[in-house]
Amino acid sequence: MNQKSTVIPSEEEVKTEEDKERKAKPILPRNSLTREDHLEILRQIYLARYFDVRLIKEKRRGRLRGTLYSSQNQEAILVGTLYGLRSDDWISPVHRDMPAFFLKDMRSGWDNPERKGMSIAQVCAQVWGKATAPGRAKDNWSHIGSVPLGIIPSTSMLASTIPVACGVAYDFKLRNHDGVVLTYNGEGSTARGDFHEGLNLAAIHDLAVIVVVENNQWAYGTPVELECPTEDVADRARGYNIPGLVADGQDVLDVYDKTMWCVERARKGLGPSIIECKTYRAFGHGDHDDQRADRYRSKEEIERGRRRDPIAVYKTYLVENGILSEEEAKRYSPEGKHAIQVTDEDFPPEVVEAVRKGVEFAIASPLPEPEEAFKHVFVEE
Ligand SMILES: Cc1ncc(C[n+]2csc(CCOP(=O)(O)OP(=O)(O)O)c2C)c(N)n1
Repeated sequence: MNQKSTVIPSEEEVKTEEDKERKAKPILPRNSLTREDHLEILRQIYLARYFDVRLIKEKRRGRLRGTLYSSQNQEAILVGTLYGLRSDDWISPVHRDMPAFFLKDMRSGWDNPERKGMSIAQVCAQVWGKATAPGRAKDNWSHIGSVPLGIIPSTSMLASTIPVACGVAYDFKLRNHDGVVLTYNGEGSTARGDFHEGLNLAAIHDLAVIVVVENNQWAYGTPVELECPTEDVADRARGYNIPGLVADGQDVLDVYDKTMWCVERARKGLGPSIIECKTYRAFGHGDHDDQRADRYRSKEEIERGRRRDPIAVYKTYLVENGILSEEEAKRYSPEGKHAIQVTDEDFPPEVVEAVRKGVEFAIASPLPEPEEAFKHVFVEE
């Protein structure tokens, strides 16, 4: 059951009158989004982009240490997969998904203390390695999570969170709860045993696990064709008899539509699915790899990969559908610009303000006491 088109049936899938009707008049999940939803989705994409560029700038100013794994050019995947989730759904972000920790459940209100997502301040404290961080300064990046917030902590072992997601979804099943667990993975992670074992388990037990594959074409210095033998990574779904959807990772609404299709299915107890979101890693694997990545990838390839900025793609849709005027669409324009070229003027003030508060909180927070290094390492009596 490989269903690449799914939301709109492909020519081969049109077999009945109903299929024909569905193809002619597709009821896309996006059709239920209001104008406010669209504006909020755009704001969240700006927020993810601004968070990323702000960290790059902070590091260049010498105010930040550690490696940055940029999510630039991949923001539509994070916002498109998270926007339609419920507060009680679970997620598991990995190294390239830092904004996901605060974007989760952002629809409940950016400053809502009841929100089931981390605050921007918490995520900034994590990046700055401060005592106030969820990881208590033992790490400066994504090795954080929270049971009350429904976030599975990431580990460095790629794809290792998929079997854990199966455990969470199995618990949902035992409790008759219709929540879903959405896991993020790079295409490189899909070559690991945990990916396959996890999917096998999820498929056998019809678990509500949605495996999002952010196919940015590169796993460190290894191109996708040396990681995956099938045409699309989503083709791996065939082995587990589950849907494998391919989404345009630059188009937030395509990602949203396909995610909601998988979510609805999973909530009904119909089991897991894979959504491969095609995108391109804009920079190096981490910032330490930026210069090298300009050598192991051709200039033309990089330009091609960055050409369809998700902000520009979404703005085009918003203008064409009368949600934004041409003027409004031009008001904030970070798209297509490198982190060092953009300024705060390129982003809506509320976005700049939200990240500014988070950065200030992180900078003002204390470093941990030395004894903290030995706390919370082993189970304490
Ligand atoms: C099991 C395992 N092998 C190797 C690594 C080292 N490593 C960290 S990230 C990475 C590349 C991951 O590529 P991909 O999954 O495609 O995600 P991307 O970084 O492109 O978003 C590698 C090889 C690791 N963390 N875990």
